[in-house]
Amino acid sequence: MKSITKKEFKDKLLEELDDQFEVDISHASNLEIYRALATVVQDGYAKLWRQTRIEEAHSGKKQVYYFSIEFLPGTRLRSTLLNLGWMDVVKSGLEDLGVDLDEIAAQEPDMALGNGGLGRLAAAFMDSLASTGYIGNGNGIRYKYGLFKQKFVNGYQVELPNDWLQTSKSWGVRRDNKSEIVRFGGKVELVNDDNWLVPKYSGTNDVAAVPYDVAMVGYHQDVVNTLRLWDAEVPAGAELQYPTIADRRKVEDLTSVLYPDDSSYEGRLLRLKQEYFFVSAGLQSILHYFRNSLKQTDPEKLPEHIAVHINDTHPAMAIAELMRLLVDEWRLDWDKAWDITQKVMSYTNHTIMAEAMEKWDINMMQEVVPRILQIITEIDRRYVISLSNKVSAEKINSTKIIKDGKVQMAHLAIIGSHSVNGVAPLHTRLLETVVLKDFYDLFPEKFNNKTNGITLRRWLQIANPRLSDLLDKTVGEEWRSNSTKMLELQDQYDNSNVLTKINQIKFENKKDLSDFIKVKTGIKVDPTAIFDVQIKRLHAYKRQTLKLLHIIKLYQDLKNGIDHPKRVVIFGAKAAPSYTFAKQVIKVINEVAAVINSDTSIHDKLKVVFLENYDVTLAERIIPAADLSEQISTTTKEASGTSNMKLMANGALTIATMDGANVDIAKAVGKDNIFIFGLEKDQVYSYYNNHNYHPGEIYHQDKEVAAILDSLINGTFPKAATEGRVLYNNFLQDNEEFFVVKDLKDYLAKQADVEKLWKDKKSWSQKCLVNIAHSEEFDADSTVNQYATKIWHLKKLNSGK
Ligand code: 26W
Repeated sequence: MKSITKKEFKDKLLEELDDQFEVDISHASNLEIYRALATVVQDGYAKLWRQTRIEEAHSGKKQVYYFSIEFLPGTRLRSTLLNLGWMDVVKSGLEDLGVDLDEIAAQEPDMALGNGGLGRLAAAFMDSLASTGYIGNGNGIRYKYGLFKQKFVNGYQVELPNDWLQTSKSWGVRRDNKSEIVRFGGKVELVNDDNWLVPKYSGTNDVAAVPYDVAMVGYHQDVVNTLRLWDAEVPAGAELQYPTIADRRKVEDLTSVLYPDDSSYEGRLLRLKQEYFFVSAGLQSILHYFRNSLKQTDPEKLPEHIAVHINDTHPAMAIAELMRLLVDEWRLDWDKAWDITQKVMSYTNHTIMAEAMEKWDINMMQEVVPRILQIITEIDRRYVISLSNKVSAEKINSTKIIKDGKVQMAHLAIIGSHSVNGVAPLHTRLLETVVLKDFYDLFPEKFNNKTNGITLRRWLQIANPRLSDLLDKTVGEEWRSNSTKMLELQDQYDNSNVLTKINQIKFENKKDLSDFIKVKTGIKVDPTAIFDVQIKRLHAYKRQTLKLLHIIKLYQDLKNGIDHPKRVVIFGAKAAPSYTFAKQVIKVINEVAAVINSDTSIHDKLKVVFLENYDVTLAERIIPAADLSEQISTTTKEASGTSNMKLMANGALTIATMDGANVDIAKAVGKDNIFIFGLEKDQVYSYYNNHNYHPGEIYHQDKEVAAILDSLINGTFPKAATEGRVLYNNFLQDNEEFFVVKDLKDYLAKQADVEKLWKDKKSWSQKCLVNIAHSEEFDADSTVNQYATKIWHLKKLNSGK
């Protein structure tokens, strides 16, 4: 690791300010200081980055390429400073110059090239691969516009373009000499070329894929890995193919924007092109690296050197593309190529939601990627043959790839991979026993679980320095590089100084957030109140609606003189622009908030704050200040969740259904240190199978439930009348999919338990302590170690082994 002295740092910064902006520190703007600092940091790891790439090529150590259409790193500066070991030197060097690092870091826009959990997990894995010493490369798209910026106008979500590259000196280094050509459309006919059937293309549109490499600096490691993000350009010499500006614009538009849906498959042509674009560029680049840098000529050696991971189905065409390259270009026979492909490829499923399953129309594939469709058709034909008269026709039919004119991408991913994993034990179990049961019966050896994890460096060391200092003082600094040490915090269970400290730290963080909320929304919140937090994408299955009904219950109680401890409910959530119901929920929450926050008769006992534009950086502000973590999805719907882990690590107590990784958090901390409620898996499935969920019956039997629901349509929240009616009808609909009314009473009862415990400060902070200690179980470094040893079979770069 390259260390730097404070003097060296200050000299370099002042020199850079002069070089880039001809200003001295006293006249430099924060943006100029940010840009100069970013350059000093990039120079700091440049040598190590070059060195790593050289060692990677010579070590012969196997590498993994993580293919993901989304990466959500958030900001890069502070995590890079931390991993380089430069945080303290830079912080105090800047102080000497009268500059506050946090103010400078705030200049950097989030790298928001993802929607939510899937993208954030990919970014966490990049950080962990480098920090655990494995050679791990990311492969994705360099969107010009990241996930939309969210603004509330009259309570409604409005989406604004997120032109992140405008305002930030991107951390990407353009590598023209590593460009590839990706071919789209046209006609493909197979012609015989000395007894080898080769595809002859005509009328194709060729696009240049230009890579921008972003360094992934490992934590206190001599490893700097690469996240390669591809941009689309008109190929040099292909001007005639794109004579007009409009034609050229069409090429550049390929990578212009991230699709903002994170749960429903829309089947857009441009999205299909995006999925093929980064997959083809990535695999061509890997095979060129295999031949030119690893000096390998025998493709059968590929699985010994390269693992390719498919992050959900979005990169699943990688299986057909590798077959195309091995058969068409390396002229390998099909079966050899297929054996190599299955050994190289592995796939993670992140959702069981039917509407999220990608099924591409074969006509659309014929139009965009005709050769890939031919290969998928051949894979499917051979798959059916390989199983016929071995397994039942039903099983073949339910697992084959092409059905009813649709290419089922999950089936392609499973058939073409040697490993299929879920992201939490319950989720993996549901894949094996329900969603992918026929595949599990056919290929049980492929299925395995890899429980998600989080980057404790970001969510603790960077986001919560106060709590990190306490951990240093209680369990020793080693927890920063070996999170299992956090478990030793349990020894302080009865140490009242430590318990008081935990409370104080939470209070300080809540004061910071209260100031931020005041500035951002004008709402004054009391930092002694329960900070009750629900931060995640807006989706019916995540049930922000249930939280809303609890808020209404509290409000009605307070209006009726029934007291409750002070509470501030904090929401952060973006809705996919085409997701109407989600946007109606946002409107109702904002209008309910407006009524409650301006109702002086309840003496500020309840505040509802919906913070705009929830992203990674806002999460870093909210999470350290949370007392209660809302993980209330309908059981079986949330594959894992990761905000649950981040809030736990920051000492929030969790109220949760037994869904996703909530089950594992409950197992880790014990039933006494978490609030569990709601329908269990089997109850949910029995309702689905028997279609016997009648919320109206509950409404008619329970006055409190009726009163809460009626407030949505009886004018209590006049400005949300229309949307309130939609929610009201939805909640009372027979067989409503997410059992909002069914779980309401149990949820309210559990919230009463929360309020009871809140009064017992010591017991509350003891449970916080237990949750902090056990959050080590969800360190992404251990998750990645599991993938590396059990799926990708990697060896660490610097290990002799
Ligand atoms: C085709 C549109 C689309 C786009 C993204 C469908 C589905 C997705 C993602 C798979 C959705 C997603 O982010 N899933 C979340 O992944 C996290 C990381 O594993 C889990 O923790 C969450 O439970 C899961 O919802």
